[in-house]
Amino acid sequence: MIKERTFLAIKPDGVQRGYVSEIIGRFEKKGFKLVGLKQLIPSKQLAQDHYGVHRERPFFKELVEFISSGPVVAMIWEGEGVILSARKLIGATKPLEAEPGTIRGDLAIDIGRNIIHGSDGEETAKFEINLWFNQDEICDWEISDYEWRAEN
Ligand code: D4T
Repeated sequence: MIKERTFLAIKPDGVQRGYVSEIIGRFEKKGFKLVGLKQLIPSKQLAQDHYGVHRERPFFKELVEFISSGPVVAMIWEGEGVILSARKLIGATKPLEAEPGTIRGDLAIDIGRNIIHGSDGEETAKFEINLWFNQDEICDWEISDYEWRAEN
């Protein structure tokens, strides 16, 4: 069975504002499985690699400085449809446009302080998981009550 996985990161603003448990709780409650979790202050190099697609954008330097300015909680979540579902739970990039009920819709107001990152597709998820995690940091485990979450 191919397991779908996504990379999520609580950015320094989310950590500083004390939203780690709130954010992890939302994905746990939804029913997804946490298979990777660590806290780190990303190096400038890691931040630049992570946001490489935005290299030419005017906000790139600020973005890299911000993401490497303090602790980030890096996570890998697993489950059917987790990539798209996580993006929905996170909400629109601009928090003022994010629907109430989403993480950004409930907890943020500014695009430069939108508290969480989530991979936007399958390829990006693979790239970001490999960028942020070593293979031995990923924990394969079975949820004992899985049959109560999904039929198959
Ligand atoms: P991330 O990548 O942080 O999950 O955000 P999104 O996937 O929702 O949005 P994105 O890649 O378009 O933007 C990456 C990151 O850059 C910040 N940003 C973005 C910014 O500061 N100013 C801007 O004008 C844009 C477009 C916010 C998220």
